[in-house]
Amino acid sequence: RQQALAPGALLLRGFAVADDKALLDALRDVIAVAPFRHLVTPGGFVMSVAMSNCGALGWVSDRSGYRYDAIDPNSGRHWPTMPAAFLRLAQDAAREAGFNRFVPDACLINRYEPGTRLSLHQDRDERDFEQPIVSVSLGLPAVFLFGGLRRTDKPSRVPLTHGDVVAWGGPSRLRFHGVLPIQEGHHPLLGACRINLTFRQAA
Ligand code: MD5
Ligand code: FE
Repeated sequence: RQQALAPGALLLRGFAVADDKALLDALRDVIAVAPFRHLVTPGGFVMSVAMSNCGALGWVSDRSGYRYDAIDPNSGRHWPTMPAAFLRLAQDAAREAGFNRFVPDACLINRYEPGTRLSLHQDRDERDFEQPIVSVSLGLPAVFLFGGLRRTDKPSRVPLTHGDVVAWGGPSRLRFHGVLPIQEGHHPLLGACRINLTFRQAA
């Protein structure tokens, strides 16, 4: 089930379902080394999404700005290696979307609990916008806000459920996007939680 949301944005419904347990087992190992934390924005706000990373680079935010860094600021150590199951899934999905050379060096892991939202933004901290971002939704459903190239463009609402994978590339790579507050609920594997794995080629 492939659905083009817009040019360059391909939704692969349920693409990760068959691998969900393997992905969540690998996630547990990553989080044991680099626990979820609430980052502070450059403006001084605490993000409601809790984040961690794996791979050579991790996305971090603090009062000094946003950046990719090889070191987890909480531990002073490198981020955990990207699990093989993560990399394989991301590259398989990218290939379905026509991106045959996608080699993600960063996986940002977002944890949403009921009430958590992600306000409208663009992903612009990566070097090469020709490379897509691949995102994997696990656990509770979300309503994704899929906007345009201007902040003021009215976003459409895309429901994303457990196992859905989206490749955001081409002319959709720089669209504004966000996530509405997650509704209360219980997922059999994750409980009251949504996880989104976002695979990026940052460097
Ligand atoms: C999420 N995460 O559901 C989303 C999935 C983030 C973030 O937005 O920055 O961590 S990635 C969604 C995305 C990435 C790049 C482009 C577009 C969407 N887009 O054109 O809509 O936690
Ligand atoms: Fe984003």
